[in-house]
Amino acid sequence: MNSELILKQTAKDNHYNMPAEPSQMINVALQFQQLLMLYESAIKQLKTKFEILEDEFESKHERKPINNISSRIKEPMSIAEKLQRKGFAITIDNMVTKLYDIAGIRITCPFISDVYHVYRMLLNQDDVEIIELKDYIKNPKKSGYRSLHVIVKVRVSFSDEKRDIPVEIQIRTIAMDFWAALEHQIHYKKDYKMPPDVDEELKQIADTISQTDERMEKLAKNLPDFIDYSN
Ligand code: 0O2
Repeated sequence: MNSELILKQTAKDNHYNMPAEPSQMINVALQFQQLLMLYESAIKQLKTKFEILEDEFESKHERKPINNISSRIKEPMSIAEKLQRKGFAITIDNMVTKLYDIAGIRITCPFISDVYHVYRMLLNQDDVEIIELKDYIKNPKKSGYRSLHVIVKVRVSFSDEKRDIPVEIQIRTIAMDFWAALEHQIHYKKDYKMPPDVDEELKQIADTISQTDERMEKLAKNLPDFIDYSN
């Protein structure tokens, strides 16, 4: 089977709305590529903002509330799977209008209060609009997952237009990130049913990690030279 037939068969098997003609397919591929450029630009702009803030702390010799910044563009299969799961047809239009996490940035922070400080710094940015806030630290997920999720629209200037591009920013402590990274490998989105004790054990580990985060913060705040970004 040639690649065009394979694509069409895959689309049929998965109920995708694939264009029938090769010229249409090329058109969709080009649109997809252009969109990725937009999302990558939004990531670049936001990452630079956070890096500038980091440099500012460095220059003032202050403790940095940011430990690490990473980013990703959602995989095409993951985009298709999410659209399908949400009951939308797999089209470029739905990808743009229904999904806000195609571009993603993850920031890890030393302490829990730093997570909220980074969020407050985000609120101060003129070209960033907060669309949605999900606080999975105050309200952890059933799995035990903790993180602050902020959907923003960042205004990016191109040669002849300005575009507001959605980005999902996940902000969490190093400890929360440790749990999420390992849970992602052993459990998250596995297509078979886990024994119930695995779920329970992972949740208990998440709770232990959360208590450790709180103890670390309490300990640090009792030290006279600790720079506290709580307020
Ligand atoms: P990836 O690998 O990051 O691309 P959804 O839950 O997907 O229907 P929504 O509302 O966007 O829709 O979800 P949510 O829960 O607010 O955020 C989803 C993202 O949070 C996931 O992205 C993960 O990165 C992270 N996440 C949520 N729950 C868990 C969890 O239990 N364990 C781990 N390790 N991560 C979690 P994606 O797109 O699913 O995956």
